[in-house]
Amino acid sequence: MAIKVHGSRISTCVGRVIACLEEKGVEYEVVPVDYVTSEHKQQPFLSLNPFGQVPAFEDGDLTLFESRAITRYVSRKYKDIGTDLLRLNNLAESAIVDAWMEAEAHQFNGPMKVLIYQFFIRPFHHLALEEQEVETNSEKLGKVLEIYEERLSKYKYLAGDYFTLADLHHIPFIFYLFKTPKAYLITSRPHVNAWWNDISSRPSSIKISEGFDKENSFLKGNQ
Ligand code: GS8
Repeated sequence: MAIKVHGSRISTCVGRVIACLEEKGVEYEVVPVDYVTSEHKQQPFLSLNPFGQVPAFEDGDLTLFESRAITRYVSRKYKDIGTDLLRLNNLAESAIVDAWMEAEAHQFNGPMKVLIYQFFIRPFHHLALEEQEVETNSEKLGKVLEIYEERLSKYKYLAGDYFTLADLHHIPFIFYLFKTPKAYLITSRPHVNAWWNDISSRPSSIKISEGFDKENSFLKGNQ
């Protein structure tokens, strides 16, 4: 039975899971969730993700939620096929992948999430941009990206000279950031920008970016 990813392809968290499955070359099916009827806030969806959010994931009898837990599971299960995303054969290398995955989740994700909310979700609900929130979180994100700039001046990718889940986890949000006036946070930093050009041109990234652009009412609201 093929793996099932429940959620919309326009969702960044769903994109994270799809990019990982594409890197592994594993077959999967995307099961659309109807946001209009709040399908994700009701049963049977809640039995897949009790928090009523996408993605939810099924692999046979296993059900999972939380995009980063799903990508780790997929990377471990298919350790020996496709891109080596966790460097599990080397304890030190895998620990460094973990550290940069944590940095994404605990340093990068916070301010990034606020910017996405401000530039896409608020306009979609006809709410005005909160300038102060945008400025505070752009500054926070800039500080995180300064650390990335230093790291990427020494290594091609965040965990070393190889592409891993630590890089992949950033991809969906940066695609959205590029559709805002804050793209310069990436483009003004030469090493971060070169890293982005590299990781965003991978076939797995191109695949998810097509999903973000198709039938995306959040983007329409913002253009
Ligand atoms: C976040 C899930 C989430 O925010 C993860 O899976 O990584 N930490 C979790 N999902 C959003 C869509 S992300 O584009 C979602 O489901 N939003 C709708 C809602 O909360 O009702």
